[in-house]
Amino acid sequence: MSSDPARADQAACTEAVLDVTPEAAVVSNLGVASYVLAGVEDRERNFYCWGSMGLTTPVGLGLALAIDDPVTVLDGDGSTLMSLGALATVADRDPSNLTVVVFDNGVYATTGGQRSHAETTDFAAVAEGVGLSAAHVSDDGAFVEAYRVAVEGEGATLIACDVAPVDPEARPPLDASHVKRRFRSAIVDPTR
Ligand SMILES: Cc1ncc(C[n+]2csc(CCOP(=O)(O)OP(=O)(O)O)c2C)c(N)n1
Repeated sequence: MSSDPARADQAACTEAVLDVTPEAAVVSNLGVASYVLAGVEDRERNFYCWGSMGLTTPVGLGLALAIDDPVTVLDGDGSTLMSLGALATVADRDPSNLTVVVFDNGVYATTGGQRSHAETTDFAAVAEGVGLSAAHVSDDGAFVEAYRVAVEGEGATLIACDVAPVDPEARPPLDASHVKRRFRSAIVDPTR
C-alpha cells in the first residue's frame, strides 16, 4: 500500500497488471514506470521506452493494432501531457486489446520531482472528451477492478491512477537493442 492513503501504490498496481494479464505486452514509460516494472518482473514481454518521453502511448497503440495479445501501456502524467493528442488517435482506432494506464504522481519524478501541470488536468475527462472509455482511480483495489473491466471490455480504455511518487532502485536492461530483440521474439508468432 502507498504511504499516502489517498493515492495508489505504483508497484502494487504494476504487479496487478502482470497478475491479471500475464500474457500482456507491457509498454512502459521511460524512467520510473520502467524502473518499477523491472523491479516487479523483468519479463521478455516488457518494452521499456528508454529515452522516448511522450511516445509510450503511441508505441502501445501501434503495437495493439499489430498483434492480438493484450497490450498495456504504463505511462506517466508528464509523458501523457506531452502527447495528449495521441489519446484522440487511440479513441479513433479504439483497439479492444489496448489499455492505457496513466500513473499520475503529479511530478516529473524521473528528473528530480519537478511539478507537472497534471494537478489541473483531469486525464479521464480528457480521454472521455475525445471518445475514449476512461476511469479515474486512487487506490490499489479500485485500480485492480478498473483494470479487469478494461481488459474484458470492448474498445480501448484509459485508466488514470493517482499514485504516490516513488524512487525505485531497480533498473531494466540499459541495452535498447537487446530489449527490442527480446521483446520482438517474444511477441512474434513464428508460424506467421
Ligand atoms: C523529449 C524529452 N524531454 C525531456 C526528457 C527528460 N525526462 C526524462 S523522464 C522525464 C519525466 C517524465 O515524467 P512523467 O512522465 O510524469 O513520469 P515520472 O518520471 O513521473 O514517472 C523527463 C522530463 C526526455 N527524456 N525527453
